[in-house]
Amino acid sequence: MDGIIVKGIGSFYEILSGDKEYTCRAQKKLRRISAPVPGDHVRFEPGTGEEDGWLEEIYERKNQLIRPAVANVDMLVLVLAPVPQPDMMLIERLLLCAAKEKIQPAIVVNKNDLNSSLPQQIREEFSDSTLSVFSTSTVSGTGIDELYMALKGKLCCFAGQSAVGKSTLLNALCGLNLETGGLSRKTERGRHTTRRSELLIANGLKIMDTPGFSLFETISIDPQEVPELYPEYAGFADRCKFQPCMHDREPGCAVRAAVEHGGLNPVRYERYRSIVKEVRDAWKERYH
Ligand SMILES: Nc1nc2c(ncn2[C@@H]2O[C@H](COP(=O)(O)OP(=O)(O)OP(=O)(O)O)[C@@H](O)[C@H]2O)c(=O)[nH]1
Ligand SMILES: [Mg+2]
Ligand SMILES: [Zn+2]
Repeated sequence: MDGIIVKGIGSFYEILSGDKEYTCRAQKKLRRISAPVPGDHVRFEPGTGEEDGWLEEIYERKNQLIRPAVANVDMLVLVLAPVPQPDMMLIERLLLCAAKEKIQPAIVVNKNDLNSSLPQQIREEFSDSTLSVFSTSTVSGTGIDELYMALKGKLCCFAGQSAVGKSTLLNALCGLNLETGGLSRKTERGRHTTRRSELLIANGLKIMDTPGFSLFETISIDPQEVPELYPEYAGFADRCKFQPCMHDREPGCAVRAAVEHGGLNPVRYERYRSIVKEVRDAWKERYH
């Protein structure tokens, strides 16, 4: 039978096929080649009992992310909030991964009941890109309908720091009752309530809830690829003096000129340069 992986628990996998869920084990061999992840389309042999089926094959993935570990995503929804304090470099790294895997990204600024100016600030930072920025509150309910319409029909994956409200949003959007958690009072950080990634299909939506994280290994890609993954800078690249140009410190860089003369957002550009530096450092270290 064919199905889609909903979640993995140890060496067991929950697979949705039609409207029935099956629990299967995956052979070591299969897990060694590539661990099955939520979103994987698979072939499996259902067992006779509850949990004695076997996962036989993972079909080719159209894309995949390492963190969160998911596959076949149509839209990566990056959730942030005024609390915990947004880690915008984490957002940039996730955007780079999405671009590399050709996954459409979006940003949700949640908890707008706590700070009504953050959504506008984020929109300005990303005004050079085509990225959609949504503003929501699960407390007041604002923006939930608009977000619902944008997610409908796509396999979406929610990602972001712990306690920004990913699971609470999913509950509001899908009418679910997932466990949610607060902030630790001492550290102002999330409590890591969601422990494993899971695909939820409800209320006409298909969304993966994922555990919040803060650490993020730098992406191992050739630094030369980075400018191409920022389509908002591509329109300027022809006019750069050096070809190809990393838009970093090169003299006569048209991107930097546009930042200096107000055409491109300087906050985003500084983060772009930090990303370039990170990727370059990681690339140099890759054989160590
Ligand atoms: N004020 C306010 N609080 C919210 C909002 N949405 C969620 N919260 C609260 O934020 C806390 C964290 O919510 P969760 O949904 O557990 O956050 P999460 O992103 O799933 O966190 P992890 O599972 O740890 O990654 C909870 O106490 C929620 O009640 C909102 O729009 N406004
Ligand atoms: Mg959660
Ligand atoms: Zn340049």
